[in-house]
Amino acid sequence: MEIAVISDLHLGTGGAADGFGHEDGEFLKFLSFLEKNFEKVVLLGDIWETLTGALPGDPAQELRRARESHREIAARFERPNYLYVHGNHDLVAGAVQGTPDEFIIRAGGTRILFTHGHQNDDLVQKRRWLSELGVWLGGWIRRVGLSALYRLLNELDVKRGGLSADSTRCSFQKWAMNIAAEREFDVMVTGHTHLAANAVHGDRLFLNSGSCSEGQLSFLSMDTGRASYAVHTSF
Ligand SMILES: [Mn+2]
Repeated sequence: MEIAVISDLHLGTGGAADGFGHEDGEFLKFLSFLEKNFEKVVLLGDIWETLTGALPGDPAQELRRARESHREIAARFERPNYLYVHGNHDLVAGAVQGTPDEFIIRAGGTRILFTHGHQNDDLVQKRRWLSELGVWLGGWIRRVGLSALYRLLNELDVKRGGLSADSTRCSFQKWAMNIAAEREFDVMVTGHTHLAANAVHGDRLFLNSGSCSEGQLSFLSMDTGRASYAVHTSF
């Protein structure tokens, strides 16, 4: 099967706190390209930004508003060739519409797990209110135009998460490959870090779809029949 994976679009409500950074019509062309070339398109979490409303605490309403702000994209994602797995910024999709937090396929002898990856983040798991407060404050920092501060806080968050472009040192990849070993998956596919990756760990493979927010375009192509996997980024 030929599968494309995108994640971390962070589609918001269209204002200054909306981190999507694409013109919707242009992005729809990108989606048409994926639909034409792949049987399935996996949406691997943080598709919708539901944590940066003007007031905190109503992600279900923010999900509705984000969909209204990006109506054509929302309609496109309802097509049957899209498979949606939620992340931490669109966690509410689980409660509102039963969106799963993982998706498993078996292709030939290859077992593949698709999951966003926030399950690795201690702050998200154990102090969800604090992590969501941080995201909400980030929304306001953007609204008032402190983009340098926003970037600095993002960089600190990357450090806190122990992320690295070096796959042998990246704590996120280490966590993912421990899960792969425990649950006997050959391929782990995640998003969340916004760092696209295709890294071999022993006889297992780690893939990350990167991000389509902030005007970036990034996707994974997976041909399970040929065991061919690749990362594509526009930057
Ligand atoms: Mn995430």
